[in-house]
Amino acid sequence: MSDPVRYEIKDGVAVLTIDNPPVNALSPAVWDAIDKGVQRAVADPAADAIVLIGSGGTFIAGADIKVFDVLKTPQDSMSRSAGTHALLRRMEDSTKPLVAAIHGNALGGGMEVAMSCHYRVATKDAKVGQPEVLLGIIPGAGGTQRLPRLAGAELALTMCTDGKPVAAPKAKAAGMIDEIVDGDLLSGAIAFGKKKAAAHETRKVREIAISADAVAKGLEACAKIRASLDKTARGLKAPFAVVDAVEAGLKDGFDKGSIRERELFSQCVVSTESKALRHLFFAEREVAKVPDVPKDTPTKAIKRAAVVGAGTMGGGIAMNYANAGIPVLLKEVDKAALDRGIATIRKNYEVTMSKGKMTAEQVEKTMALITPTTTYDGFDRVDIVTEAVFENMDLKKATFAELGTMTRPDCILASNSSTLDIDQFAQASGRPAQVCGHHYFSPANVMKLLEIVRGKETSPEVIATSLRLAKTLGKVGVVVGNCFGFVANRMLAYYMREAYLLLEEGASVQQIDNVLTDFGLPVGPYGMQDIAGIDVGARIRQYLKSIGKSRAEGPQSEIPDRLFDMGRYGQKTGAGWYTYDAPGSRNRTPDPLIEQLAEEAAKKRGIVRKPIANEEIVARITTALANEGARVLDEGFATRAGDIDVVYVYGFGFPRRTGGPMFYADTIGLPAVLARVNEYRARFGDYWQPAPLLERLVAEGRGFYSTRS
Ligand code: 3H9
Repeated sequence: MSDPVRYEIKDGVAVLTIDNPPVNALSPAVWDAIDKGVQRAVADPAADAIVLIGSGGTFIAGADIKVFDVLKTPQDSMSRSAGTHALLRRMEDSTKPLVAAIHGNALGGGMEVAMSCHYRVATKDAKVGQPEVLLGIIPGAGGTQRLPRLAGAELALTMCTDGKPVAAPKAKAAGMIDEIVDGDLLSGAIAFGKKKAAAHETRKVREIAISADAVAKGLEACAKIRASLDKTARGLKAPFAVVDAVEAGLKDGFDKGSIRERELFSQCVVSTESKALRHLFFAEREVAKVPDVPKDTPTKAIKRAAVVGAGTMGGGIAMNYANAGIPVLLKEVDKAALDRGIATIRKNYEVTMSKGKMTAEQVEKTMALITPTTTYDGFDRVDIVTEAVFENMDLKKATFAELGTMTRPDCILASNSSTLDIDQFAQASGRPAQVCGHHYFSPANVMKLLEIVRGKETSPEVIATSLRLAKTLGKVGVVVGNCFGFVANRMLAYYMREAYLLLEEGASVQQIDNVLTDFGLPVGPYGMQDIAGIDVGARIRQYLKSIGKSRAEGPQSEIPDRLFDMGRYGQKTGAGWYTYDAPGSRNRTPDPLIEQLAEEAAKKRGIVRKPIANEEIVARITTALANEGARVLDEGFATRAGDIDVVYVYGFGFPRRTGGPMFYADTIGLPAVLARVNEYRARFGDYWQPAPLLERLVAEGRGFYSTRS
């Protein structure tokens, strides 16, 4: 293997170029090569100063995240990090000016290496940051100690707890960067190094003194940020550990603060929270890799789009295109429905504007990209149409038949169906290779998931284009197979089945919702249904009944259909599982009617309602998800368990710190999950059946992620 850090002398300066594609991550070999390179330069009479720069598109994106998997105990990490801290001190002790030349990103360990240099110069578009918290860890190579000395405790705390990178100009104003280089970065860095060498200047960040006043302000900032994390980071460890480490440095100085940082880092890096978040980091990148759609599959440029149906979903989808700068036709059957749809879109943008996230001019510019229409005029010029009409097979088939004649043969026809058979639409269109599902999640302009549903004949080009389009629209695209409900809603049917049955058995709507929001979901099953509309599920059930099917194995609760019959569709009608102040309001109160309906349903099924423990609610729901997820995987409707986790994290806000439903099942241990399924089968009946894959994995002593653990 070639040396990951090249050494050369340029104009009397030693230039160390890190070359570890794709992002110059700090593998053990890179750490070692940087160390050796600096020491060589210090001893090299031909060098007056030293520049550390990255090759390719970036400086250093951080420590190599995969390497953390080898750390099994905090002690493993403590001994390793002692070496890293010593290495960075050696760099900082260089007797020649050491300059970091930053382009692209200096993130995590990359920023910590840069802060262990005496100076930092950067291109204008470079970014610096400490995103470790997003991986469930804290900066572990001095970041919690050096950053407060450079940028002040308050900004350091913000950067280390929200993980967001800071652009170079702001970083310079805050003292993290010494100079912005306009022209060639390397030449600028060399000139900077020579200037410092001529003036015999070096500056060790660890020796920057913090005044008593700044310490007091920093400690105040620690208390303040802890109080806000109590609300925003409930259930997480790493953000609080960051504050502890910064606080230790402020109170006890750099050396003791560094030891505390190492201790806290070492506890975090072996935590389930960190393992789960690291798993998601890679799973999110893996979803873009579809085994039989090679990287070089040609894609189609999407310059113009159309959406059929201006209801809640259609409107949200049109907003996605407009937000990405893509002109979009929005079609409805009549003017009144179209006007309503456009008014909702405008209202959404105005809310965004009122929060200061858009200017009035941006709102008008974006609205101008959406052209309302009641005809197919202009559909012959679009590159993609997304169908978002009612979830009704006949209506959708008729729409696809029309689209097949109204659009160009190369136009992609995507359906936003949340459950129905894409292949039937494909046949109706007359050109099945161009048809796929684009299942957005409500609200479509907010939720980041896009399920890309692959039909029998969908071409690889359509899949590759959809994945690229997802990125353009700011979504995470996951390719799934064409089964009823695809991945997200097929599994959700089991989640909802358990939620309904738990209610009939004695839990209340509020208890179930609260337990699941405490678990980390943004909204519980009942609150979610009230937002999505009880009528949506009821119509799907009616369709399924007409073809002799049901959404999930097992007893079907009558309560949701009774609410539908009463016209209680949720927030939009002012009543559903809860009652609301007014139609459209989010202010909800529990409704005794639901208890009454639950009593009646329980009686019919011969159940005596009794209190249900919170743990049982979480166990039943997560077990139902993992068991059905195992079936989805086994039947090939999801490519990897990680794809299912990404679907649940981005589609439903399943808590990231659990890694998603499949990773969570692995955390519990698949033998325990299987034991639960068998226990429920004994208690409730044969509709609880272990998924064959679950049984196989347990028999083989493996988990869903056995190759990684
Ligand atoms: C840390 O530094 C701890 C320290 O305190 C030190 C403690 C001792 N490691 O995202 P992309 C891969 S923790 C390994 O698609 P982009 C990535 O998997 C780290 N691999 O590109 C992908 O591989 P593939 C703190 C990494 O242009 C490829 O590179 N740092 C790492 O959209 C391209 O990535 C972070 O958390 C890594 N650190 O975005 C930053 N980074 O092609 C993590 C990337 O096989 N990285 N890969 O799928 C990022 O945020 C983005 O990758 C970045 C580029 C913004 C840099």
